[in-house]
Amino acid sequence: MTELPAKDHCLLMGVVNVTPDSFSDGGLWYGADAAIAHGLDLAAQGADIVDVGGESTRPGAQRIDEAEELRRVGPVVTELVRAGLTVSIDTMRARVAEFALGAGAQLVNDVSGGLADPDMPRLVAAAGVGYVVVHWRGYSQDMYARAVYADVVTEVRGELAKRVDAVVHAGVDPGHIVLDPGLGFGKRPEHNWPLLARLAELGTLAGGTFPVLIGASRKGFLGKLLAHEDGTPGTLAQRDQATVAVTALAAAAGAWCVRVHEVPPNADAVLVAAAWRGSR
Ligand code: PMM
Repeated sequence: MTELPAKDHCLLMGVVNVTPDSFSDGGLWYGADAAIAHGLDLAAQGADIVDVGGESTRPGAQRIDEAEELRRVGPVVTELVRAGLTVSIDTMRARVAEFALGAGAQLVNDVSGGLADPDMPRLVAAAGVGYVVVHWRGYSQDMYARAVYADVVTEVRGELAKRVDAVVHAGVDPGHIVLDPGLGFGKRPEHNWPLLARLAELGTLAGGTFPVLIGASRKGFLGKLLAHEDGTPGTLAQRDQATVAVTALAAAAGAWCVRVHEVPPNADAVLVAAAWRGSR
């Protein structure tokens, strides 16, 4: 049994995308050596967890096969664990998670919440590790077709509650579950804001209370918010600054963890939120 990482304030998960095409940092850390160096940097800057992923989930992305995903993430997970980091594996595939857990990863971050690969919940249950269950309605190629909600918070909570029931039924310890509203996954920009504004409600469902993880970093809805008058989306630098604002607000609202690309300013935001909460 591996307990969920815990601190007296919101945790920081640093993103290590070993992909040529992620929407926010595509290609930058593609080679194994560059990805390993980046993971070590993120940890040195204060990331509590490094999240290693080999498959891009940007809107419209095509899938890669399992062998390619393993080829990308395998050496990176192995080296970062060897260096003593707390590693999470960002994958929808049980076989990829199995490799990473065998190499010493401590958390499975499944953006499909166990829907993409029916073997995933059983694998996580047997390994006794933490499981980030993300709200998801289908693969990236056509995810906006499913982005239809009458009441996004109620529907996301209801669908997450069903996933919690399913993964607990498969044997996952409820104490190992982390919930994530999946910002941008099958959601248009206007759907993400109510989920953030009502973050405190997201962790209480299916008869339990669960830690909540938020992945807003650099996402398109931040670019849209900060768009110029001619409609050009906000720049990467602007999205990074907006991410820091989201981190402060999410941490103040009680998020367990934020998943970010840029650690130092978000680490500061977490400290601000901790002081704010501590003084209430
Ligand atoms: N977003 C992305 C990838 N993995 N995992 C979790 N738990 N939550 C998220 O919101 C999330 C994720 C996509 O973003 P990226 O391409 O910038 O990594």
